[in-house]
This record gives sequence, C-alpha cells and structure tokens, in this order.
Amino acid sequence: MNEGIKTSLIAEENTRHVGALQHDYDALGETLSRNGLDIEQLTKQAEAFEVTVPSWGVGTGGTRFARFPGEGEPRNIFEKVEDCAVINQLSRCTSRVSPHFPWDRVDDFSELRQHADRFGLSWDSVNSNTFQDQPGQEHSYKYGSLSHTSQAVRDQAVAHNLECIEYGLELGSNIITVWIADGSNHAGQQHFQRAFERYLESAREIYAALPDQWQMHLEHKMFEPAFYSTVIQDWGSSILAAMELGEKARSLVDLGHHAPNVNIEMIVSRLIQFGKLGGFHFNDSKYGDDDLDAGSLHPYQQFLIFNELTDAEYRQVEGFNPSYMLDQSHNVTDPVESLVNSAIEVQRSYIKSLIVDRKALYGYQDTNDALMASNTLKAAFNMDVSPILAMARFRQGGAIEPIAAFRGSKYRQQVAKARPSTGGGGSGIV
Ligand SMILES: [Mn+2]
Repeated sequence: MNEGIKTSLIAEENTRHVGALQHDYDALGETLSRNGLDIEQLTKQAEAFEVTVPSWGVGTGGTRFARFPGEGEPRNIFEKVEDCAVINQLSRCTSRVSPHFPWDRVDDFSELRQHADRFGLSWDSVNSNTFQDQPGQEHSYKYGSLSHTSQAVRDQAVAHNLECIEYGLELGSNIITVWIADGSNHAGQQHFQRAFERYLESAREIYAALPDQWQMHLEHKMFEPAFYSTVIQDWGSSILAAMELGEKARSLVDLGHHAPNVNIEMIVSRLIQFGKLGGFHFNDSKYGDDDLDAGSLHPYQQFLIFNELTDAEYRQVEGFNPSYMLDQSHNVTDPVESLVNSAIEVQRSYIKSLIVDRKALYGYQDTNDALMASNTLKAAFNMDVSPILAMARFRQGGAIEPIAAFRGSKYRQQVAKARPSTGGGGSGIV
C-alpha cells in the first residue's frame, strides 16, 4: 500500500511559497478590512469547507466513443481511496469519498472503512447503479430499471438500492443518491405518466427502507443515455418525486444535467425555498453533460449558485444542509490534479459568496436598483481570494501550490509501477 505524498515533501515545497503568500494574504486582508470583512474569519470558513470526491472520479473517464486509460490508474476501491487521500493531502477540503456500487463493493466493508480511516477519510453518499447490467444479473436494464414495465426488473433494481443502503450503513454513510438511466429514444415509446408512476412505486420501497437520519437524493438528468425523454428529466420531475416520497427525499443538482443556458441558481433557490435541496454534483458544462472540471468554463454561474447557498445560510433557513460533491470525467488531465483544482474552484466560489455585501444587495433589490445589485455581486466575484484558499491549505498541512507539489512528488510515476494498466476500471459518466 502506498502512503500518499510525504508530509516533508509538501512542507519543503511550501517553504518556497510561504513568503509570497504571507505578503499577498496581508494585502488582501487590508482590502477586505476596508470593506468591513475579517480575513481571518474567511480563512476559518475556507478551512471548514468540504466537497466530496467521487470514487469513480480518480480513474480516467471516457466518452461514448472511447476511453484512454491513464498511467497508474487505481484498480479497485482501496487504490481509489489512496488517490482520494492524496487529493485531500494537497487540498485539505476533500476528506470524504462517495462510493458507487457495485463498482466499489468489497467482501469486508470493515476493512475498507479502516483503510479510509488510516488516511483520515470518511464516507459520503452511496450511489446505486441500475444503468448497466452486471455479470450474472438475472434481468437486464436495457429498457429501464426502477420504472421498467416488468415488475421483476423493478424488484431487482429496488433490491440493489436496498443493498447499497446496507453497504452505506457499514461505511458510516447516511445518504443514498439515486440516478436512473430510464427513459426513451422514440416518441411514443414510453407512456410518460405510467413510467413515472412505476418509478414512484419503486422509489417508495427504497424510501421505506431508509434508516433514521438518512436522506435519499434524486438526481435528474435531461438526456443520455436516453435521448428523447428521461423519467426524472428535470428539477420539476425531481421535486415532484421528492415531495411524493416524503421529508427524507431531496433533489440533487448535477450542474451538467440541464439544458444549455438554464438558470441553475434560480432552481437552487426554489429547491431551498421548499426544503428540497439535497446537494450538488459540481462540474462544468459547455453543451450538455460534459463533466468538465468545476469552474473551468462558467465560474460566474458557480459563484451565483453559491450566492444562493450563502444567502440561505445568512437567512438561517431551517434544515438547510446540502451536501457538496464533485462529479466529473477526466479524459485529458490527471484525475488527481483535476479533482484538486476543482475542489479548490468550488471552495473559491463559496468564499467569494461570503464577501457579498448582502445587506447592500437586499437594499438594491428593494429599491429596484438593478445596476448596483449586479455590481454588488460582481464586486465579490472579482475579488481574488486565492491567498485565503492557499492560507487555509497551508495552515492545515496542505500545499500552497498543490499542482506543483503533486508533480514534484512523482506520486503518479510511483503508483504507475505498482498498478499495471487494466484498461478497464470502475470509472464512467454519471
Ligand atoms: Mn452526477
């Protein structure tokens, strides 16, 4: 088993940057102080911020056309945990891992839990998989799973979700995220209402099996692999299902699962208003479910989403506790580097949203001063909070310059020797 990156290597790398960081941090502190903001308070909030890494994200992703495996890819969940540990070592904001079953199923979950414990990692939401057939599986999901026309297929899909809850209990998780690939490719192929009714009937069985304190997150997706309609197509279908199921069911927003130009931050606001925001799968998107790195294309959109989240915190909305997770596919970058970068980009949006002058914004909204309302948001977005993020990492033993530290450690080259390419691996697009 590898031990991640040596702490001394990160410390050594940090000594090269700490002088410049302190200088930039002090300068930013002065700027923020003129605006009535305390940089130390913001740094503490950056230190407390967490975004979960998906186990499948540390393998090279792929497209519908091909997958080009990277060097030293993790071959199983134990090795995935090791890579996740490195991401957290560098970023210090990703101490949780979200597993996907059956990809990450093991015989001995206590062994897996101990393995993660050793790296200071814990487990976030469990994800079920009824979008592909597994070897030896009795019924096929070719025409759907939880909403399939056949009761036997639906029962099998429900049973798999119940198993996932059991695995989650063993790992210490308390959320099951359900995304189904069910849908249709041809107009008329599927009766919309009947398919949704069958889905609800199956989902009720999963919901009924939720342990106390658990939540069930419903992830919608507009298209792919079904290209004409999907059963849980949009946030409308998702919130309707969550309302039907009950208090413990919430909607999960994957940023890539909407039509282009949809106002996602407004959807987030609506879900918050009705107590139905479960959490996020952060990624970025140009055309569809592109699974690009979070904040790489639309950082302002991501900031505006966090503006809604921070607004809810500010207003102390009851029961507001969404879970944050990355869900990306890395095809041309090292997944560790992309996930470190992305986690920091999400953290950046959060910190920027904290420096929005909210009282002033409310004032501009109430007096219909559109220009100043917009400028208030832009002022926060345009502030470079990098020194806060770097200081939060540094103070927790992370890397001031995480990508440079990762490359300098030669971690990838080392694991490549121990992990011959399998060409396969449990990574994919979800
Ligand atoms: Mn997702």
